Amino acid sequence: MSVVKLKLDTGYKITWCPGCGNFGILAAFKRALQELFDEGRVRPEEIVVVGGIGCHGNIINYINVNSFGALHGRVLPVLQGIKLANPRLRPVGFAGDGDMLDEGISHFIHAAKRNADVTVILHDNHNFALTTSQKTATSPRGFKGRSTPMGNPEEPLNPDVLALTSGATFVARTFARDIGHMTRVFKEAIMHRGFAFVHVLQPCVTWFDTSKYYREAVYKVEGNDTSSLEEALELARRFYVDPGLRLPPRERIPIGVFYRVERPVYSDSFTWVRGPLAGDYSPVSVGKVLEELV
Ligand SMILES: Cc1ncc(C[n+]2csc(CCOP(=O)(O)OP(=O)(O)O)c2C)c(N)n1
Ligand code: SF4
Repeated sequence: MSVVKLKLDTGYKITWCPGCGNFGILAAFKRALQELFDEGRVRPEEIVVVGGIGCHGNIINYINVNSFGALHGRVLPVLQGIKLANPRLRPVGFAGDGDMLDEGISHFIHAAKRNADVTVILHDNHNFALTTSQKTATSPRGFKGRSTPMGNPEEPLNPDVLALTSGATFVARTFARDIGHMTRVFKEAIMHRGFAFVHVLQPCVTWFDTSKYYREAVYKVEGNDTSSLEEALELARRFYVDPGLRLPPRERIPIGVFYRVERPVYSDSFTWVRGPLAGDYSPVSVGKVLEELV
């Protein structure tokens, strides 16, 4: 396959706050795509990006590939629909912690359970940032936001443990200030056949600036046995965020690929009635389709 040089920027004005961790995620994702295209492993027309609602969701406006903006909490149904309609596509979703683990949590669990062949990237900034900082499922206990001025009384969910115990076949954690690490992880996730979940620790400089905290807390794991669920769970559980972001961190946080196994994917075992909608790429007369519908 020949080397593809694309202009992956759309040229739209980026509206994130200066210093937001989303900038790093965008840079790493574009780099990952360009490398996959140049290496001939993926064709640009195979990629479809889907964004949720929130600051993170704007990312799809800044990447010049096929894209779809989902409703709040509905990134995973859209990703799975795209895959079922055309199994030759590689859908990649971007979701916030609120989007995916509050409004959309049941979709996440079921997509992992059925090993839907999609990739989802979680921008975990521990709050509903676009709506000016309410607590989400990943806000630490004691977190002070607009909806919890006295401190969040609940324990946070651990997204990686949830992904692993729900059936995800690829689970990784990475950090939005480490573009090299994110690029490598994104490439592996996109190439994984099955449900690939990437947890990005994303500083929100306006409402919960975890930059310094994570910089001191994270360390890279390599050489771990990615086929061992027990080892993956052990790494996944090592995740503590102090609500006051006090330094030094009480515990260190591993980043890396924790788990990668092969299992049949949903789109292969799905019992089709008439085959996928896009069974082939032959042109379809829109008039004929409309006749069938009316
Ligand atoms: C069903 C529904 N509920 C609530 C909202 C309001 N809303 C819009 S953005 C947002 C916060 C998004 O937070 P998160 O998903 O964590 O993304 P972030 O802004 O932090 O990137 C909320 C609650 C909505 N648009 N739709
Ligand atoms: S509010 Fe937070 S997440 Fe949203 S753009 Fe600003 S820094 Fe980023």
